[in-house]
Parts: sequence; structure tokens; C-alpha cells
Amino acid sequence: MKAIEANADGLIGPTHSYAGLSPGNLASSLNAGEASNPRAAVLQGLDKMKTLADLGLPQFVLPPHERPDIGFLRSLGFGGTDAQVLERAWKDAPAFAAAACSASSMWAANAATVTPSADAADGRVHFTPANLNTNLHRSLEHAQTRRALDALFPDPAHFAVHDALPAVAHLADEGAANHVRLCADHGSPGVNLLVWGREAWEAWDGPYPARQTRQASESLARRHGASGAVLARQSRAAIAGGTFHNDVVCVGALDTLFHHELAFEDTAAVHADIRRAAQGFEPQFVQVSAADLPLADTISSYLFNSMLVSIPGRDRLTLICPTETRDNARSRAVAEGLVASNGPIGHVDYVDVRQSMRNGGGPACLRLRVVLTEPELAATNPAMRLTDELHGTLSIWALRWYRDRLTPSDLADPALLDETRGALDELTAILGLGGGFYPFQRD
Ligand code: SUG
Repeated sequence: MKAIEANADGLIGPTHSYAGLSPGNLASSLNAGEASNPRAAVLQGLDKMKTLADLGLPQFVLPPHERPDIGFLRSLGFGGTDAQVLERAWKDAPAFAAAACSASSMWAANAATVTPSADAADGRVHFTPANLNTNLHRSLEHAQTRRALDALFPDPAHFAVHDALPAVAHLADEGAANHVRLCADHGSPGVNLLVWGREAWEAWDGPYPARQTRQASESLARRHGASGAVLARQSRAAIAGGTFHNDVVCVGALDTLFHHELAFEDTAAVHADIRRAAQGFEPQFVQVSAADLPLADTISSYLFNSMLVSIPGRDRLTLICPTETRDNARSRAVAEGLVASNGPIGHVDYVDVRQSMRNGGGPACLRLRVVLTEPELAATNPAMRLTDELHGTLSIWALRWYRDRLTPSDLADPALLDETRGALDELTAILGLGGGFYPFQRD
């Protein structure tokens, strides 16, 4: 059946900040303590969504999570009013308080792993929210992510939204950031490349965490009944160089896999396994060498953390890169070389997502790809689909509620608690999420 690739982006929340919470994510460490601009961040994210919608791809909005996460802090024994909980946590346990304030749900590529119906044994679209249990601040996301996915994909005849895998180190899962689907066309059975960094029982001794286990990836394929699964080990050198997710060095669409030479531990085996699994198409591998683009430039410029999309009316694929790619001479040269070649990638566009980039989140991090057939698209929640009108409404909403400057110490301000709740209360009405979507609306 004919299908199209839709994107669901995480709407950037009002507590967007640079708290240095992600070891191995070099941008997060480098910018720790800097002032952020949540208002600019959310507007950049909304404009990026509109760019994709204007290009003809269905675009959805995933609501930010409630932060500060007062329930998490209460579970650690902090008591009193919500404002007192926040104040006491910042005083006695600032690392936990910072984790409770992170707006990290914006990076929707980590929200879940998705298996389109063409690949799933039961013919439904399957979603497993990622447990994200390598980093404390991200481990707080999966339950609310499930609520958001339930709201966007409500019909169990078409969609199966699962709980996260058990949140233990053996099953550490970072979602679609470590998954690429290749296919002849979106509606045909595809190859599901699942990239993992370590074995569940391996004594990991890398300088930075490996966030995905092989056993987590295998469990996802098994539970979704996913056909065409290819498991690949992420290269240790890439992780040591700051590749905390595979999507920092690799992106794919349709028959094309675009990746850095150092993406995989055994590139030849990955290519051979993909060729073997591909049904009815010949995979195209576009590989960039470390000589042309050293890993350090790859990570700072995020060439591969781009969206590789098939735009109606364009003959070849389009790579939607962050402006940082254009600003890096080596990355720009690679991008221009792609367009000049006769290869499968024929267009490069740039988007400004600088606020997110400074936390290690490029255009690809901000979106969850969901391949949908016409009946599945019709079964999604229309209130969460980005139209020009919704883009306008959300831009005005953000201008009214979001601060234009936030330092990590501002996160302790009890006024921010009221501001974020006021903003999210209004957002639930805008996105038709119903009462009780957020914990503060249920208590
Ligand atoms: O998990 N950064 C995120 C960035 C996620 C990017 N996603 C993909 N590559 N798909 C992370 O490391 C930093 C937050 C801080 O330091 O304040 C952070 O969580």
C-alpha cells in the first residue's frame, strides 16, 4: 500500500537550558552553564516544522513534558508545597533538581522506535517509547511520551503504542536515533537497521557511555514483529569521539544510507547484511571518509544529523542540514559535492536550530519519523497536525509565555513553575489533549 513519511517534532519546552547533563555529548558539556533563550529555541523548532510541512510532508507536534518534574523530586523525599519541593531540591540535591528541569523531550528522535505497518507482523504501526535510562534527566521521559503517542495515534486498529522496555542498564534504549529504515518506497517492506553500542553483559570501558544495548535493539524488533531487521555495532571510536547516538554519523531514506566511515565497527559486514535483507531494491551507500571530514568536524557541524527526505516533485533526495553544516568549510564541501554528483542526494537545504544544536540536537534529533498509509494518516489526531494556523497560534503562545533568557540558576525560580504550568495548561487546549494530560492537571 502507498505510504508517506510524516514527522512528529518535539515542541521545545519553556525550561530549555544548558545544564551539562549528557556526558559524551560534547555540545552539552561545552555549553554547560551558558544562558539559553527558550523563546528563540521554540520558534526555531516551529519554523523548522513549518519548513517541512511547506515541502509537503505531514508534520505533527509532540507537546513538551511538564518540567520541573515535581513528582520525581517528591519521589526522592522532598516535601511541602510544589514551590518548597523545588527550593529544597535545588538546595540539597542540585543535580537531581537540574535533571527534573530539563526540556530534553524536545529530541523526539529519542522518543520511541517506530515500525511501519508494512514491516510489522500484525499490520499495525508499532511504537515503543525509549526508556532513555543512560541519563537521569532523560529517564524521566518515557511515561509522558507514551501519553503523547497515545494522543497522536489513538486508534488501536491501526496503532500499537507499547510501554518502554524495562528501564534497566541491560536494556538501555535511545529510540529511533539508533534506527534507520531503508526501502524501495515507504509502503513496501523495508530493512530495519538497528545500531547498538554495547552488549548487555559487556564490561564497558569506553570514556563515554554506550547508550544502546544489542539486547534492547533485538527486543524492539521482536516485540514489533519487525521484518528485515539488521543489527549493527556502532564503532567504539565513534562513541569515544562524541557520537552518543548513531544519528550523529548516519542517516538514511528510501534506498540510500548516508554515513561516515567511522559509523560502524564493521562497515563491510553492515553493507552486506543490508544488501541481503533488501527486498526488491539495491541499497545505495554514500560514505564520507574521515580524510574528507574528520570525526571532530562531523560532530561539531552535524552533517549527518540532517533530515534526508523525499520531497514531492523533486527527483532526488533532499538533505535538510543545520546551518552549522554550512558554516563548516569541510562539511559544506561534502554537502556541495553530493549535489554536484549524480548520486541519490540531489538537494541540500539549511535550517536554523542553533538553540537545540548547542545541546547536541540537530534537525534529525528534533523529529520522530513515522511512515503512514493514507488510512493511518487519517486516523491520527488532527489537532496535533501542524498547519499554518497552528504554527501561528503556537508562535503567539510561545511569545507570550517563554522567557528570552534562562541561566541554569534561573531554573530554581518558583515563578518558572507557575509560568510553565500556565503555558502547558493553555497548550493542552490548543492541541486538544483533554484534561489530565499533565501530572499537575491530575493532582
Ligand atoms: O540526549 N542532549 C540530548 C541530545 C539528544 C540528541 N538526539 C539525537 N541525537 N537523536 C542528549 O544528550 C543535553 C541537556 C543538557 O545538557 O542540558 C541533552 O540532553
